[in-house]
Amino acid sequence: MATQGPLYIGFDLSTQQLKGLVVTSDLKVVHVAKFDFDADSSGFNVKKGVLTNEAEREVFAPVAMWLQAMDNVLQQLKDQGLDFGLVRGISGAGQQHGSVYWNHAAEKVLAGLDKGKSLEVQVAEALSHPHSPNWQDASTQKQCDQFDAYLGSEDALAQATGSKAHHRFTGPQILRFQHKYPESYRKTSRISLVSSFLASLFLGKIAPIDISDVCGMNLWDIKENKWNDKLLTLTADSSGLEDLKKKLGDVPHDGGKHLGKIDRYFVERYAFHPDCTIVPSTGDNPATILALPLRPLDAMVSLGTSTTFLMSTPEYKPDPATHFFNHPTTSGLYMFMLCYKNGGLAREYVRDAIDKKLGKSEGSHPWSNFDKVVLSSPAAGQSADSDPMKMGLYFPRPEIVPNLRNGEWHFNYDAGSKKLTETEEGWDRPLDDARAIVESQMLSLRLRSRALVHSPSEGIPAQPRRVYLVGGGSRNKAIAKVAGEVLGGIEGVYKLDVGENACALGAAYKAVWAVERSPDQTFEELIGGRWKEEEFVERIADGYQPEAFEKYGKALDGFEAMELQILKQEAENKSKA
Ligand code: XUL
Repeated sequence: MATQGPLYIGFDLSTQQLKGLVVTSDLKVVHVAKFDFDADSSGFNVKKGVLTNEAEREVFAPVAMWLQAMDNVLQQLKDQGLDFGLVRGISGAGQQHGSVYWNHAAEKVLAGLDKGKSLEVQVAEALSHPHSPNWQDASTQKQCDQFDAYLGSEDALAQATGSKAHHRFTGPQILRFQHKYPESYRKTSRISLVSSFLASLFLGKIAPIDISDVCGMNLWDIKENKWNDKLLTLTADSSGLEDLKKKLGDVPHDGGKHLGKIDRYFVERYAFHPDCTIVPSTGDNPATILALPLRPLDAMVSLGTSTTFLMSTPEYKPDPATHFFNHPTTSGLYMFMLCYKNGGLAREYVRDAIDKKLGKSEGSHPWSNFDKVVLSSPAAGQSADSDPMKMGLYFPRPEIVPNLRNGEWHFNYDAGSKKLTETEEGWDRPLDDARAIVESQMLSLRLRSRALVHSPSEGIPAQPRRVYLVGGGSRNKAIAKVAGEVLGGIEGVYKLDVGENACALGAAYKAVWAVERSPDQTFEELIGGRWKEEEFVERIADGYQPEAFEKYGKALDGFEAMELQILKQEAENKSKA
């Protein structure tokens, strides 16, 4: 049956694929098309969507490959029978921090696209550099040191921009780019983020950078809501502040702004309606919090290979270990983010060690032993209250939260005397590691988000309202149970079941909101009124349980002390070496 309009498209230009997802006004998904960079692209030779130069720890992606992907995804949607004439709005989600460098012919190329030719053939001509530095790039240590020092300290940089300097952030990346490729930089007229690159294609001119995604650059002063001239001056170096300001452009404060109508090229080639509105695309993490009407004090925990914690909050309390972004749709709100390198992989190591010890029963679920052990182990490894708590850190990869080398550490902690001892005494390894690793990951989240949560009612301790789990680990009920015990969540722990579509859905909902909102209607109001919770979320575990919450509150002191002690030890070892 043909779909009646209006329709909205959300694109997700992520590391490994481009996806286009089409929804109706009442948020029903009617089309999805995907292009996997490794499997479907031709001529780029990428692995997991990127190219690498290991000698310099560079990771980057060919921009022309994204154009090839967009040609293909639009064609797939056409082949599926999408009536482009019904599409009233387009938005997108882009992998964060990556930058695209346009040459001086860019505006002319974008405005003059020939409907008979692909984007790949035409738009690649508008670039001053063929590659986009990727968020996995780690080539900018020197530039990060400059950024962290420039305003006086990491802390001062975090206060101004929401984050301390990170390799992947766009400011340090641009600074390195202009030294490594001075000729390309000279030929650059504009710099886009991946998200604003996406919007530029449909707009037929360079789109402004998005108000939330701009916070992933170390260049935007969040409190002042404008570019930080000092940091721009550092980044611009000899080419000067004004030149860089022109390259970056103005940033509209309204995430739902109508940037303009769709470019003629898409009307002529795909029969889009000429009135289709282009809405700012945002970053993939900001788009993820738009995949549901997330309220302040609701937390989202993405349990993938790595762990990401996202929360919408009215409070701006930056810290070098965390990230703050402007909320993508709602001014006065912020998105708080924790981005860990370790998560699922670390749990898998423990799971495999347990399987080795217990033996794997034929055909059993891969996590069945691990789950059984988690559920039968006492909280904090304490069989009796007089026993010390067992806690550890499990980092098969170098971690950023906290900034620590890879390794594994085990401690006993006596909550009464606050005595912390690095030891495996009393540990039955690897069995005791199962509960300890999940607790460790959740304690780290509780520690770093505790300044942002509030008491839901008198006599109840501060905690999130709901905890939503997403990603692979959200299917694991033992993890959900421990998440509720450690983090609380007065309304419980929920699984958000949107497959791999969270970012694309969030982008599509953003387009719906931007086009259909009444004056001053917030995203949460509009989407909240149309979103059918029962279709997407399931309550999978209890949240707040007073006794457990209190016990983990005591464990939190030990956990914090343990991290500090390890960091101190490591610093001492380094200075001795
Ligand atoms: C966030 C980050 C990643 C990318 C990946 O800071 O670097 O989550 O956005 O898509």
